[in-house]
Amino acid sequence: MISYKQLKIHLLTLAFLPLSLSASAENGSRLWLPANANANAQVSADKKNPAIAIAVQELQRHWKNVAPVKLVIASAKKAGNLGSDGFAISGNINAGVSITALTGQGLLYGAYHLLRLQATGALTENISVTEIPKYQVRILNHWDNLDRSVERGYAGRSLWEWEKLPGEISPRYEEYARANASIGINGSVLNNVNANPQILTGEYLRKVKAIADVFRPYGLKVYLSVNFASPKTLGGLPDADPLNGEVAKWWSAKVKEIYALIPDFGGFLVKANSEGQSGPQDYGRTHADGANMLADALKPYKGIVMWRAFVYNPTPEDRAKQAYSEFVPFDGQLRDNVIIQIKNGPVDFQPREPFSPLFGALQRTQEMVEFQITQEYLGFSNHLVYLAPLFKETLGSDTYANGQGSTVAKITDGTLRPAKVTAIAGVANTGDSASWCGHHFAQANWYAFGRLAWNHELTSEQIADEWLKMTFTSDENFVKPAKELMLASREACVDYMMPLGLHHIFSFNAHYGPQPWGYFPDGRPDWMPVYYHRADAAGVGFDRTAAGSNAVAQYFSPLREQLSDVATCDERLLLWFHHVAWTHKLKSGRTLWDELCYRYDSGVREVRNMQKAWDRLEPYVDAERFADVQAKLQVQAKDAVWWKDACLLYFQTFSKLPIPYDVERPVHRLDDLYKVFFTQDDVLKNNYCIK
Ligand code: BDP
Repeated sequence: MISYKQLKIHLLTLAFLPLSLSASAENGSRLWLPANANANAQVSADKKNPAIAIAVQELQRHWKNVAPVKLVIASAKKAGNLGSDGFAISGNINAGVSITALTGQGLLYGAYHLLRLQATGALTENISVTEIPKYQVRILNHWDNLDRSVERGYAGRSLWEWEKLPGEISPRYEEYARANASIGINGSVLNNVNANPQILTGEYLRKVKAIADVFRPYGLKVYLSVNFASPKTLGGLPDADPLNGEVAKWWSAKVKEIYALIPDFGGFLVKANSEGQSGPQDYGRTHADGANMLADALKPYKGIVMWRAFVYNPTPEDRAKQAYSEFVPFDGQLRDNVIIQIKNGPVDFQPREPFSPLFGALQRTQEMVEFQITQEYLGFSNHLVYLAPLFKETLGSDTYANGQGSTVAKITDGTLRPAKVTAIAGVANTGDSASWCGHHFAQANWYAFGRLAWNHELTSEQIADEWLKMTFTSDENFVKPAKELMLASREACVDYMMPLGLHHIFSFNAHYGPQPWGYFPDGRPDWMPVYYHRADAAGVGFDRTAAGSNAVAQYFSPLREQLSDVATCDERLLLWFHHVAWTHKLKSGRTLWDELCYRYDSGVREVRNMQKAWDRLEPYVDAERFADVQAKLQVQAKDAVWWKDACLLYFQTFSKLPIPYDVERPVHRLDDLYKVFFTQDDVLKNNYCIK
């Protein structure tokens, strides 16, 4: 066993290896994709195009069965229901297999699917599979800045080497496109939602074009985040008022310029009038005015506008209610190439939130979910937290908007609300680190997002199973325990950070580590932990019932009534919706205070179990990735104890109740924890210190 210090040196050395060398090592750069091989398989195609050429090449290299594979483009009359991305695979693995689709893109997805069946041991002798994605647009949002920093990024610098583009093309662009295509992701927003207007200059658009050219054969479209003030800051117009004809003209000309360079450009993502970004409200106009103006510019080219609902201001209204209040009045007023992009929860990517009440509430407006793959609030790239259970929890939540069974998935995928555009977005966790995501297991979250965007009915377990087999080994002695570890990890994180519906009690700004005492007299109240937990001598939690902020009223019946009543509210969300007495009895028979103590303790114990489980897997994993994950789990275990001690000792100053004796004793003093100060950078360099 190597010491922690040695490990750090080991990691540092690795970071400086040249890419060519590191690519062959088990540093995670291969992702879940097959290693370089040449299986020399017999593959034929009846048509030629760039996507088909890649499909043929992938199969030639990696299809290990004797059966020849035939790629066939079918007529719409025969296979119209497959749509542009679907495929059918049929045949026999001894005699011959054919993949049928309407497009080369469909064939490419089919090829990756066949290879996945092979790699995961799921090939049957006779194959008959039809796959059609649930969403049309399956997209990553990169919060990457033009200086190559990444907002809330924990995996190094941005993948996009703006300073070298368009002349120099990093090999990583194609590897990235391939990885996305292998899981069905078909779009990337390249730049941060807090958008720099520069991205729309001719100079940057040529760089964007160079990336788009690499992505195109893989069916990956490029989209951009735009700054609403661009006509003013870039175009020199006196304002950016969406109802000013000159402004609309500026956007139309800009869109034309983009499409001349990138004929299959996807469209715009917009963050407007939120957290200091400009928007139509600067001119007394509405979100609908702004979105429609951009939609009209994009319409002739079939481009779309993804307009974010993450809009809130430091007003007395409960932050969790603001997006709904802001957008419901515009229902039905948006163009059919506008889709409202809504974060999964009403606040901000917490370890657990209820679903946003906007899902289903916009009856005549297209809606899409935005998930966060990067772990801003889930321990950065330090903590192993498998996010498929979180994604599925939102997608499977019943909104009751169209009666029972109106899950968020069915509201957004076109099942219950036929839509021109259906989409789903994930904020990417990639960077230029060798392992792409900063933690080997964080790759599973990118993978899971893609697989669920393709088919949200897959289970978290199936996805983990596939990913583990392709990324590590198919040996069941490894897969079974590793899968259990992954599946337990999200609930463990909720428990050691914010059980029972607590939320946003992170350290201010960095969003890492606990700071439930956080209160900054000059800061925005809605950025402070005390705003969210409201602990006092009587109890803890945010009263969002009719007696409080009445956020419950934004949900449909009967969910509204269930949430309103402490007795029927899902206990996992109790303190999100209620201010509950410390001595209130929960379903477990314990008081709220005792239950909090047990939850935090169980979170810590679960991480200890994860450590043990991982150590037992050493024989099945290459030394490099084994040590990396082991070191990260050590950090996670320390952090979990820190969270538990900070939260219990702080809340105890209100509850004045003892920590039950069978709960691990605190190892920190609250006074010392108050003094801990660090930045995001300190965390990534492992320089934050807890006494
Ligand atoms: C919050 C992040 C902030 C983002 C914002 C957003 O802290 O950096 O800009 O979301 O989604 O989670 O716009």
